[in-house]
Amino acid sequence: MSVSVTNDQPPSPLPAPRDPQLRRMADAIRVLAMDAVEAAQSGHPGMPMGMADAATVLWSRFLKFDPAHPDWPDRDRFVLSAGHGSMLLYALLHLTGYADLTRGELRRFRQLDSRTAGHPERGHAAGIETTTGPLGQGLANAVGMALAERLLARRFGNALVDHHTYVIAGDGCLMEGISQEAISLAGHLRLGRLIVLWDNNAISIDGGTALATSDDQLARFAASGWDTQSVDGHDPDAVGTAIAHARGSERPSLIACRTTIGFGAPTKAGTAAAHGAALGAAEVAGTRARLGWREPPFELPEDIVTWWAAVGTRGAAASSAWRARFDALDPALRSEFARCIDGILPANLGETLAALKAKFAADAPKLATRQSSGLVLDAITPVMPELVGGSADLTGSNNTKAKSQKVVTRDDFAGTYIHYGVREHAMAAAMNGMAAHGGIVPYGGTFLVFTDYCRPAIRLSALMRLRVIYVMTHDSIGLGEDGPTHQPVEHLASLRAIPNLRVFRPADAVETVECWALALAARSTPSVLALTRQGLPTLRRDAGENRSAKGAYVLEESAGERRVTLLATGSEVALAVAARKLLAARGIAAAVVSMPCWELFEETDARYRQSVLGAAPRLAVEAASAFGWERYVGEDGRVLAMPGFGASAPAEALFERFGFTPEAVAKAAEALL
Ligand SMILES: Cc1ncc(C[n+]2csc(CCOP(=O)(O)OP(=O)(O)O)c2C)c(N)n1
Repeated sequence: MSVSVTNDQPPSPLPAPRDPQLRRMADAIRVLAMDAVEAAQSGHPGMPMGMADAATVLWSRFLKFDPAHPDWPDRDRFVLSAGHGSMLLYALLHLTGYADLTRGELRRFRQLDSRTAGHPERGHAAGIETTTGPLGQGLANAVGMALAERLLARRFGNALVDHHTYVIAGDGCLMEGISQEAISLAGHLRLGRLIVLWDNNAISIDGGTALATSDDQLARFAASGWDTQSVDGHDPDAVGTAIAHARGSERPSLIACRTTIGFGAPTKAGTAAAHGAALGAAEVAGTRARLGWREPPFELPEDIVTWWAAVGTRGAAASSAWRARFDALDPALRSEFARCIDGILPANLGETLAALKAKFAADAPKLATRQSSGLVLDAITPVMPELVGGSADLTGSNNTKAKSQKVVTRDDFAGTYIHYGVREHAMAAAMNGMAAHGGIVPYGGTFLVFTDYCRPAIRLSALMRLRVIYVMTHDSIGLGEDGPTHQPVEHLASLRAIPNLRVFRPADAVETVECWALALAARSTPSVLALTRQGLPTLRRDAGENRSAKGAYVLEESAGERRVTLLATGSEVALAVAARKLLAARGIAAAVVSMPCWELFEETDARYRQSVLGAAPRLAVEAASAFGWERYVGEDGRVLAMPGFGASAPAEALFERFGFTPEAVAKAAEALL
């Protein structure tokens, strides 16, 4: 079906409601949203007021949820991708009885330490499934959630996992580039449990969307393999019929809900003025009058409270039936499901990693760290079935596909490996969705330079405190001939600047195992593994303690009193070790510090940090931007770094050209004395 949708003529402002009760329930959302924004003098009333009717239908007739058990694993997931309309979600959570969303929290909308942040933030209140606000991210998260549902249903059976993922997305979400990657991936994998309600109000901030877009959205979604429908978003029967149809479709579904932004507001409805500012006292009063709403702000008529409370208990029976099925399970399956949902690592993972590390330490292979990472995955994927990997079309380069992994297809969700296609941004956001869904530990790869194509989602992994593992290979000029377009320079520094993100740059096979172990164990912190294309010697021959856990450690102490300390990460650690030898031959005692993870080093105590960094002058060596190293080398130190972009040539020629040779390092160290 290909229907072009225009919305030049919004439906007349207040048609007689087809279902007066549903309209009154929706009005409660409208008024709460309007009043909360008014109280804060900040926020977005228009979207909640426009989508209140459709959301009321979804929540009262379809959504499977239980506010008494908000973490019920088989609940439907509801994603407000148009996160600026946060009051829609807060109102729904409040009205249906989620304990975290009290009336007081609504009153404190957008205030310091309230649960009702400007945009929905995962972790602030039960029922907020994902953090949204950066447009398009929620939609792509939802693709990951719907994928997680299919993977877990295949693994644990429909009795345990059988739910839908619903999204409310706006024009903005659909204009964002990430939406194309996300809908294309969802259509390809035929994620039929994914249902998107598009708030087709034809308004964004600058005015009518016709200013900037003339896409035929239904045709676009249809071309990506979606089922598409278009309805009057203020007609509950039409919305209900469309959702029922979508639930029956094997394809992901788009329901274009034609709505009026700011529905009910006397002069601002249907205009950009309703989008993102308090309506003002006169408009608020006018809205109240038109809706026939007599209660003061944050007070609700008893009948409406009761109706919504009934909606909130609708799911209790399904939730307790689920619990009964869960309790009746075979104990081994039950505890395995609980382990995965709780995000607890398999008991035998530690010994698997330890065995591989011992082997690396004993054999001392010369491997690129991407290869070592591939061997880690070969070892752990058989014991960690919740690990779901993939790559954005660089599987062979990223070494992300382990021998035991089967590929996920639309016909078979038994695999644990996803060919994300050349869709880095959606890959990262879908991994956020999988991690937020629970039951899965996602990792995915591309080149480190293309973290730029994932960055908004990486930032949200960090903000949401999700365990997502980014396997980013080809981490420096060491990738060689592909040249400066592919050689990351500023990426390590910029990723290190993201709070709650750990950037690991292991120096050899042993550190690669250690860094993987740390990334897997980090339940509320995402990790980037920056891995080499080129082979590296094994420097570590000890297999006991995870020395990378402290972020930095003395790999080779100086013979005699330290005269200089060489700080390095990744491939440059071997360089520092070679330089240390040259310095020793010249009678200069140097120590080499490997710093696989700055963030973990920062978590150690000052005394440890001082013991590692030492009092002697310091030279940092990293084939990347120098930005940030000042903090470790201090006033008297120096950073041997990339002066600018790289160049296209074999890696050895580039290291020579840019001064990353043992001799150049030794010379720079000597110059510090
Ligand atoms: C990535 C991103 N870019 C820009 C913004 C700022 N912004 C917030 S809402 C919005 C307009 C969205 O329009 P629409 O989805 O139609 O929302 P509505 O006006 O219907 O509320 C913009 C540009 C944002 N939140 N995220």
